Amino acid sequence: MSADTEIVRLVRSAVEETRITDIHTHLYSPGFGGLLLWGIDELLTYHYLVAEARRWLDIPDDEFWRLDKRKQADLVWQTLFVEHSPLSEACRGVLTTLRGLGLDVASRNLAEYRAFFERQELEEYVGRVFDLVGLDCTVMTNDPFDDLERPVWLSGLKRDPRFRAALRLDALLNAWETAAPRLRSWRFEVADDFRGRTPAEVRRFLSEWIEKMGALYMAVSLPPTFAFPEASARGRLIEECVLPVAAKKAVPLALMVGVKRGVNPALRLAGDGAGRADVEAVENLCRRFPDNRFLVTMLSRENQHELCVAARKFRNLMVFGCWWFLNSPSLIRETTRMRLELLGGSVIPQHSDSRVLEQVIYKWAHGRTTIGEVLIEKYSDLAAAGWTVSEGEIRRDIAGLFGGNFWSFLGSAPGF
Ligand code: HDL
Ligand code: ZN
Repeated sequence: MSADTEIVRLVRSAVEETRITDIHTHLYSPGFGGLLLWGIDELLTYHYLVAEARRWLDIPDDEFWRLDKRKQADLVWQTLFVEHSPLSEACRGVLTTLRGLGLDVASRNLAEYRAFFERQELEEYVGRVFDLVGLDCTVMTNDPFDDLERPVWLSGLKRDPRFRAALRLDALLNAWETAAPRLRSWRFEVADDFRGRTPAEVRRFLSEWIEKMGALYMAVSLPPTFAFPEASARGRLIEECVLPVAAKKAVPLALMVGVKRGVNPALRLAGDGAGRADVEAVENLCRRFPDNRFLVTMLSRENQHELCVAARKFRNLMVFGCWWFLNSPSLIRETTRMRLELLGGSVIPQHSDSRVLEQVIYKWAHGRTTIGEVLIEKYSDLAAAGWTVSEGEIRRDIAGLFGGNFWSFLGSAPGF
C-alpha cells in the first residue's frame, strides 16, 4: 500500500532533524591527538575498502602494506572508484561524505579533495562535522591496555562532552594470559591461575578505569563460540569481576558477539570475519544477572531473529545496531523491520562504528534514510489499521530510537 504522503513528510522531516547519540564508534576526541583519524586518505584506507580493493589487486599483501598511507589511498581510489564503479556501501559512503562536505563528487578529482582536507583546522572541523550530522555525542571505544591510548588518560585528558567513553575489555577477557602480567606491572595483585586476591584486584582495575574514563558502559567483542557459563578465564572474569562491578557502578555491559578475529591475518584489521553465535549465552546472562543490563549486538545475520526473541524475554537486554557486515541498506532494512515488528520501539536501531571522523556523515545519512523508510512502512500500517499518529508522537518515537532509548537504558534500573 503506498504510504500516505503526510506520513512520508512527517517521518522524513523527523528522521532528518532528530539529533543522534552514536553509541559505538572508534573515534577519539581531538585531545587524543593522532588517535583521531580524519581526512580523505584515512577515509580511503578504511579497512572495509582495503579488503574490497585487495580483491582486485594482485600485488602481494606485504607489498601493499609497505606503501605509505597516501599511496595506499591512491591505489584504493584507482581500483575501487576509477577502474570499477564504487558500488559497495563503503565506497558509496566516501561519495556521500565528500558531498556532505560540499565537495564536487562529479569532478572525481582526488587532488582537489586532498587540498580541501589539508585546509581544515581540526577543532573547528570536528564541530562542523558534528553539526552536519546532527550528532549530540558519540561513544568512543577505550582500551586501557592500548599503549597509545593509556598514557593520554594518565596525562589527565581534558574531557570533551561530544566524545563519551566506553571501557573496552577485549584485552582482559579474551587474552587473560597476556593481561594478567600487565595488570601485575600496574600493581594489581593478580595471579595467572586466578588465586588469592585476583577477583578483587580485577574489580578494582575495572572500577578505577570506569571512574577515570567516566565510562558509560563496558564492552567486549566475542567469538561465535562464546558460551556462558563457561569454565574459562573469560567465564570467571565476567561472572566474578565484570558483572559485579557493572551492577555496582550501574553501567551496562555491551556484548558484541560473533566476530572471528584474524580469519585472514594478512589483511590485518580487514582480516576479521563473522560467524553464527549461540544466543543461549546471552539468555543465560540476562536470566542469571537480573540486576545487570546488557547492550547486545550480533554480527551474524542468522542471529538477528533469535536475538529479537531473546529481547522479548528479558527487559535487561537492549538490542543495538546493525554491526559491521550488517551495516548496509538491505540488511539494515531487514533487521529494523524485524526489530520493530518484534520489539516495537524498544531498540537502538543503529550505531555508526566510525573509525574515521567524517564517516559519521555517510553512516548516519544512509542510516537515517533506511531506518526512515522502514518507519514510513510501519506508521502507514498503523494508519491502515485506523491508528493515526501525530507529528509529536512520531518525533517522540524517533528521538527514542536515535538516542533516548540508550540514555534511558543507562539511567534506569533493569526494566528499561
Ligand atoms: O570490535 C569492534 O568494535 C568492531 O567494530 C571492529 O572494530 C571492526 O574492525 C569495525 O570497525 N567494524 O565496523
Ligand atoms: Zn566497533
